[in-house]
Amino acid sequence: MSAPIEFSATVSGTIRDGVLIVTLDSPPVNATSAEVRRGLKAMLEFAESSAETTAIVLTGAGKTFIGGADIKEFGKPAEEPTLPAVIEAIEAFGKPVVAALNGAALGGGLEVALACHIRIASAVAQVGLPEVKLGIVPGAGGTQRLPRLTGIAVALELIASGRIVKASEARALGIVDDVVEGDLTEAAIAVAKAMVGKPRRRTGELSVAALDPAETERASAKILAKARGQKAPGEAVRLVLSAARPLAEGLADERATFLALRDSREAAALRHVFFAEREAGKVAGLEGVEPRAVATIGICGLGLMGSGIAVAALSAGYRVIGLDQTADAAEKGRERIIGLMEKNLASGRLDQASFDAQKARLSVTANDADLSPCDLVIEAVFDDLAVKTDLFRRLDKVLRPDAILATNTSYLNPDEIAAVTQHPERVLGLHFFSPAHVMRLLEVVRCAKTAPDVLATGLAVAKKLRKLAIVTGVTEGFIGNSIFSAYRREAEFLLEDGAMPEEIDRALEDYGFPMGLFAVYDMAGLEIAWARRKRQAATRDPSDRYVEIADRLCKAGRFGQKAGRGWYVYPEGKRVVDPDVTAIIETARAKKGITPRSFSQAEILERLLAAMAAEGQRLLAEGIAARASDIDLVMINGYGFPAHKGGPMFAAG
Ligand code: T1G
Repeated sequence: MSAPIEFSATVSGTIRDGVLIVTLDSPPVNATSAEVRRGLKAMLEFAESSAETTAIVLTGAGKTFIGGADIKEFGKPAEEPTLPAVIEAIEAFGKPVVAALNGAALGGGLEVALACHIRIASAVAQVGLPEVKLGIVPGAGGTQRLPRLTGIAVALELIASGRIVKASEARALGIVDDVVEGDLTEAAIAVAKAMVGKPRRRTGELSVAALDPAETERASAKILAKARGQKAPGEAVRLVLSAARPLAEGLADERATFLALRDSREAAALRHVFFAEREAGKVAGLEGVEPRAVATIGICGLGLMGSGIAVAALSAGYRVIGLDQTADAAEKGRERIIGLMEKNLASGRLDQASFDAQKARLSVTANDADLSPCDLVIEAVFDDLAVKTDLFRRLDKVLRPDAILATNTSYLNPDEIAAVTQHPERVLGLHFFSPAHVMRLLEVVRCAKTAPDVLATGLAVAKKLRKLAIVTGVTEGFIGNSIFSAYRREAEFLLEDGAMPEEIDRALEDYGFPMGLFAVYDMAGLEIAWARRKRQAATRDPSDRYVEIADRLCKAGRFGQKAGRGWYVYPEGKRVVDPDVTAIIETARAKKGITPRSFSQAEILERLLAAMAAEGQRLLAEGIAARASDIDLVMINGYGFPAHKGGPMFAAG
């Protein structure tokens, strides 16, 4: 084994039996930064002139092969050598180059591997071209080389969805040539030595069959329907479908498309979201604070929310003790939880062994004392202060003093709930979004007295539950419902001023929301907000503008889709504009002496986005939200705000 050869600060190699073993070591994910690209170029120049070197093995240090191009370099002046240039040099290289995928090979990382003459992977390796999730397309050969290995249909699905596949599937699809259980480097060296002197299979030289028109039409339509206004998926489809043309032509088209998309607002928005998700977990004041150990989670209230939380906790590996008011209610809760798990089993999301293991970790009871082993108890009982405070008083008596108490309340003040316990420092809020076993978003509420390690524990549990945790301070509705209330209020002002529900919904859906606000309202039911408005009536400031239209709908029994009518009417379940609602709106306007005017989509959007941003600024000013990007993540992951628009704060920027 030769002494290490430094090609750059992040790329080094050693020669053993004529094979140059090259390791990329550029934490945290071996992204192909300018430094890495320079190192790879220098390595190739060395290997070409080294008579001792007969072949190359390329691998990564740590748990990633190459995590992609360095996203942090986007928007900066390009530095030579470009990634395509390095990749083309690898593919054209005169000696065998073996990619040893020790971990994730994503984006530019997979594009490097595709240019190598053979790819072998460890069992933990994953591969993918997730560029569309960043609003771009692969920009270093992915749309042209992947189809040459997998065929156009498979490449189309992988590139347009950005789906990441495990090593075994990558092998089956022909992306990697072998999956190695043992020592990956040893296996790669053996493969490299066996390739010396033999003809090389250069991916770019392989031919690819065009897709038949019917399959093209079907695949493209499905992808474009899901794109919901995003540009990148459509461009990815176009590039992959035309991969049968000469490689150089395809690469030039791909590069030009990538560069144009990379500088687009949509790509900037998605990069903002990518980095925001990683920033959200960095909470001021928690540096070095150790979370408490949590193995057993108690869940009080096994209704819709509680059962969803239980499923999330079971699938994350926790033991779960469910509590409800009676043995019968507890058993019904257990059946609800098992029912959700059976759906996962039937869909293949859960295998039988995992199902059995999770079921064995679940127990239910109507006896508070059975919660005594719990390290954390989450309450998801009826959202009423008396009910919750009574429960917390009871739990205070049966839990260890260091056990953590979490409330899932949406609108009550968690500080008032904490105040009834002897140890308010052990109380925080864990505000799940329904269905709790599906929705990624989790608002972690830092109460006035929440101890730092209790907050750190909430974040650690959220991570294990695979939730996107956003820390919020205490205000009515926390971050998400505060912003939602603000833009619902503005939408109702627009109704009074002259816009119609269907116009507002269409503006939101054309902007990228999966459903407009009033359609969502009808789906969730109008009665919940009505009950809250009635509770607030006594303390409402009479000088505040108040819109009565929603109250009039509720008084008319129009509670939404479940009632067959709400903001819309639902003949055979289809959402239809209802002239009766138009009449109710017109009456409300006349009562206030408002002369309605028409609004363009742009005006409607401008007012709604401005209302969201203004409320976001309030949340920042009051310290409820730690950063604007946290607010964007809440609205994208909890309320359907289109990620490719970046969130209300990014959009206002
Ligand atoms: N560039 C720059 N920084 C990156 C990065 C990247 N590609 N990927 C991750 N980071 C940072 C991240 O911000 C965080 O920083 C730290 O690394 C750990 O990330 C030409 C143009 C690889 C599966 O889309 O999916 O290639 O917060 O917490 O959970 O066609 O990172 O520590 O300061 O996510 O172990 C395509 C993106 C790029 C993959 C590792 N590649 N990354 O997950 O760590 S575009 C991607 C990931 C491209 C080519 C095009 C994941 C990971 P900090 P992490 P992880």
